[in-house]
Amino acid sequence: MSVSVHPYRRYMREHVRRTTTCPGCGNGIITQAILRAIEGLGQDMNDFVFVSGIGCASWIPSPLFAADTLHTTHGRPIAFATGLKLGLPGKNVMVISGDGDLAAIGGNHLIHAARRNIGLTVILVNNGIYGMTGGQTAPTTPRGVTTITSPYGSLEHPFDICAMVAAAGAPYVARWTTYHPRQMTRSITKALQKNGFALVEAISQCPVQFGRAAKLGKAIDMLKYYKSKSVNWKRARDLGEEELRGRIIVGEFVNMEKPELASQWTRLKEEVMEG
Ligand SMILES: Cc1ncc(C[n+]2csc(CCOP(=O)(O)OP(=O)(O)O)c2C)c(N)n1
Ligand code: SF4
Ligand SMILES: [Mg+2]
Repeated sequence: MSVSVHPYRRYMREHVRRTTTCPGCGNGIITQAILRAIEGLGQDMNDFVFVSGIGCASWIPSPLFAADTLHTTHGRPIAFATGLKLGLPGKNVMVISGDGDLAAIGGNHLIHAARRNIGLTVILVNNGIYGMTGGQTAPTTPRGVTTITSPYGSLEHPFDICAMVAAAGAPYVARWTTYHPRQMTRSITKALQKNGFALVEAISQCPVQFGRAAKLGKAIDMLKYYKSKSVNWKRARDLGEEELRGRIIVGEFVNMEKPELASQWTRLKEEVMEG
């Protein structure tokens, strides 16, 4: 009897037999988009270091990926990744973590890494909630959504992460949902090729916490919701405030060139050492 093996099993560590992810979670779609991009570019996992913080999204690379992985403290993956990139500028350093990890406790690291334009590829998994810790309000939770820490509906205004990172100066910024795996793969491919700070925000279904809190139903209902609510920013430009209410603006927002920090740092170090 032949046993079919998933084509991406070879990207996984031999001894890891299962994932911590709940059935229906968007993390599986994002994992495939990341691995498709790496495979498409013919890149070697040995040339990567994957850095994550704490949260469900942080389990995407660690301990699964057969590569160097660094599972750091909550909110700090970009700080660790910054040190790594400056010490090992030849490595592809990819940060994969959640909206709470990267935009709440780690928000300062995010904007300053974008400002410095250090060559990191950041996949920010935005499920609109603190998933792993039981469903608390995050800085991405839409207004009015009921969570265990906002039982009468969140009164806060959520971050537009892409706008924030673009304003901080990042040369590559894109957002897709898990309903758009092909577009997400293309953006991750471009992000990996960018010599600079590149962020792909992946809006992702968490049926267990967010789906329940926002009464969006099961994973499939959430994917249908993403399908019906998403609009590319090029089309959104022509829509009025009322038509845009509740919509998810997707697309590639920034793609430009500017000097990258780690390569400049390396050159400067060599010049100073040579005297
Ligand atoms: C310093 C510190 N504060 C708080 C926590 C508890 N904590 C762990 S993960 C997490 C939030 C996770 O949310 P997110 O980053 O959005 O990831 P998700 O689980 O939704 O993928 C929190 C608050 C912690 N581990 N360390
Ligand atoms: S709690 Fe939500 S984000 Fe975490 S693994 Fe389960 S479905 Fe995914
Ligand atoms: Mg989250």
